[in-house]
Amino acid sequence: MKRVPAFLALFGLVACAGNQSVLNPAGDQARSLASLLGLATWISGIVYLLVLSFLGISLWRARRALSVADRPSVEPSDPAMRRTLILWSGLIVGALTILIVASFLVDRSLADARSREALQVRVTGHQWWWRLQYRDPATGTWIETANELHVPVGRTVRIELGSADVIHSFWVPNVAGKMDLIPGRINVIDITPRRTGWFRGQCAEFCGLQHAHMAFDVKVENQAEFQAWLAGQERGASAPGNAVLAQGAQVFAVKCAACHVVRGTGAGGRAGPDLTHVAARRSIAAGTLPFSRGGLQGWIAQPQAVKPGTLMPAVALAPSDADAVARYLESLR
Ligand code: HEC
Ligand SMILES: [Cu+2]
Repeated sequence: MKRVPAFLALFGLVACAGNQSVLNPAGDQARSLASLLGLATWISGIVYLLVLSFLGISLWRARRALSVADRPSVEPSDPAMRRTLILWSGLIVGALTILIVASFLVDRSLADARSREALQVRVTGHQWWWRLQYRDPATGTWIETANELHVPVGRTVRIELGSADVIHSFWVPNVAGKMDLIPGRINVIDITPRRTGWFRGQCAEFCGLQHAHMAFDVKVENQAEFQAWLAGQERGASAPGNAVLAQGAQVFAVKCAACHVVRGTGAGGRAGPDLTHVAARRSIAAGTLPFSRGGLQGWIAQPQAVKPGTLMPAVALAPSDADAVARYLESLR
């Protein structure tokens, strides 16, 4: 039994260290939300302790009074009672006013960033993955990728959220609050990350069977790294460098191109994620498997076993074709 408190304390530690935690803010918006949460917790905690101590005191007093007749009767008109009531009501009104003003100010600060010049990114929710599009400020063209959001540190990024099917919700707890992706409209959320590193985002609105496997990686990096990454994403896919990769590309063109884009080849299907630089990603299937040849082979052979209900069907492939197509995808850096 002694281990239970220690075990519970562990949960607290896990929450603080997490790269998917509101308690570990790494951006302006998350920081203001965390301070609001802190303030609300302090105020509610103090009020809770006050109420409990008054309850304790009155229970203790009541026990001392031997019978009902012995207890002093207190009328609301009693001056002492009146003062207590006024003080108590004042306290409650004061505490609630502080909370209202604080949440109003936080809300204003979240909306404020929207008016400034920002990098523009489009995020479209799909069952059960994320389409990401970056607007190249130089050329005005849109650069597409999926499931891995890169953002420069210290700059405001304006994220436009849309949905291709049902309601999803965009949530990277370390960086900002939640915002829904609603079919037929564009919602906007601004994020200003302040710390570099990897974070994790997750769909936060139940959107069907694989909702829990609709995550994404977030990389906050310095401006130079971000520019290099964006330039890499903008390029077309590298041509297959040997016979096995060429076989893989051939299989891909026949079996997979109807649903996946690989820029620079004929593959132009839009039903699934853009795979032009899939090998530059950290994970596949929306954060479900780490990126590796084994992960690719498992996913391609049995997507329905990895994510039951996923909109990618199992495609029947000869073993040598399956191996070649996995190697081909692995070459798409
Ligand atoms: C009917 C359309 C369809 C076909 C055909 C199809 N896919 Fe997919 N694919 C999808 C969808 C939809 C997803 C997103 C699934 C998810 O994450 O829930 C996906 C996801 C993937 C991913 C993960 C990408 C990422 O960034 O997470 C890979 C890799 C992939 N497919 C490879 C293939 C290969 C290789 C083939 C051919 C053997 C193929 N797909 C055929 C629709 C398709
Ligand atoms: Cu969801």
